[in-house]
Amino acid sequence: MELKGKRVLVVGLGRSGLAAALFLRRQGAQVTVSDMRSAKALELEIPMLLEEGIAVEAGGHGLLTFRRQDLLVLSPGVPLDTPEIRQVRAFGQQIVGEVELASRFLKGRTLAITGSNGKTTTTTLCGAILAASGVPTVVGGNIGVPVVALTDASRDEGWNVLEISSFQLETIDTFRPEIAVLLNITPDHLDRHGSFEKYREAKERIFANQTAADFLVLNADDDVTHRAAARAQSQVFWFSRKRVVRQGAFVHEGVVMFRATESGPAEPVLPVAAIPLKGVHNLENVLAAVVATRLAGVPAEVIHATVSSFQAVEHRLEFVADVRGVAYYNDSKATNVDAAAKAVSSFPAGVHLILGGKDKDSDYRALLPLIRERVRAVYTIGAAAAKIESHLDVLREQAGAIPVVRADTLERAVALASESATPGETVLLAPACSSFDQFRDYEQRGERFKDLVRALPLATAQAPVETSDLEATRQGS
Ligand code: UMA
Repeated sequence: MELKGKRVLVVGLGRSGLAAALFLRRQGAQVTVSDMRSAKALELEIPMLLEEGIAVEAGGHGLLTFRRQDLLVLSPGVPLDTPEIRQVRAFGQQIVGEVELASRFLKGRTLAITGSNGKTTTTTLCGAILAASGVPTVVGGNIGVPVVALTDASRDEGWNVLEISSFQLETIDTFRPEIAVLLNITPDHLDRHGSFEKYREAKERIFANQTAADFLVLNADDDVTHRAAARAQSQVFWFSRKRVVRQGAFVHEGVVMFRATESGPAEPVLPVAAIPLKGVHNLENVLAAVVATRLAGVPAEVIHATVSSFQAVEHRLEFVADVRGVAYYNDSKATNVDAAAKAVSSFPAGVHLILGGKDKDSDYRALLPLIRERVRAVYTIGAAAAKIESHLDVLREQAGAIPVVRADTLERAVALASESATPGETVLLAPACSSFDQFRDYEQRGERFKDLVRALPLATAQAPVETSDLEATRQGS
């Protein structure tokens, strides 16, 4: 892709837009950035960009700004159905996303991971395993580091491990990972994609450009990803925590096994009991990482050693503190209903659950069975509070009602939960919503939660003895 002298408009000035604009400028393009936010809100970014010779349009997107360009680079958060983008498409101007742009300049091979949940943990784990094997490895994407910021550090002989979201996949064109992982597909971002089908289609774009030389890793236990195999041109490998698979990873007598060919023997990789991460969903993430990294050529011993010493990713079912016998967990990254369900199911009972934030056209009724089984009280926060309460209304009516308390803010939710939780119980932030109504992003929400918890009197960093479902899996499998 020749960029020198080209007029390029970067839409959105968040992490992706900023990195893309600076990258494009270094490639010799004439760059303009357009953002809906006001010049005041962008007061830190604007002087830096002007100094680099990048023009900035703040406070909205002008139709004319969009017309006078050779190329548009969209940030992931920019929807494709705005009047400006529709107009540009009608004129046939080239539009790519930040990931597509970056992929044209990345050196080495790419392992790309998507799914509704588990992306960040699996990406981090794959990055750690590949790095431990001694190959040059860069890690980025939706996990927080824009892919375009990895281009300089990527190496011909190395691997690029990328967490890729459905938003980013909407604007790819030629992006072709040598290994693609599709962890699971459950409803998320329906406000942006319009329907579950459209969301699924976006997710499946991760393997759309793959050929028979590439690998696709799919979850055999997830009906939706299972059906995706029929549309793949690449070699399909499976992972399952429930049954033996022909090619891929599975659990047999408490040991994670990997089978490289349908007719070949399965090799042991590591005992399930050596996995330090909480929750059965993390067993799935490990199985996916085993397949992906074995396919990338990493020996089983390296995978075993890396997984055994792997710690939970920040904001992902992260233990925060013990306060007078009550354990506090931060799962701010649980930004959809399925992720929140997985978080709750990681605890046996006695959960004080903080739910809410910005709604994504989600159905919170899916949480009812788990709430009935394991939750002591629900605290609602943010813009989605009223909708969540209406979906959980039946809880008030049943015998032994589970209280659903309006807290509005995270501060109040932590205060209320800490007043009612008793020793042995758990306070869990697993909001099932995105954070953008009250916070910059899920990381800021998680940090705030941790600050609030650590400020509670008698907080200690000593983790409680765990009785997770993973324990049950260890014993049962
Ligand atoms: N903006 C516009 N016009 C629009 C929409 C947005 O100008 O029509 C502007 C906003 O005013 C803001 C900027 O765009 O200034 C934000 O851009 P962005 O939303 O693309 O956010 P980035 O900071 O670039 O972060 C993005 C991802 N965010 C989203 O997809 C919403 C980050 O994922 C990702 O870490 C980062 O790129 C680096 O790749 C976050 C996320 O919430 C974690 N992802 C979703 C998820 O995981 O569920 C998909």
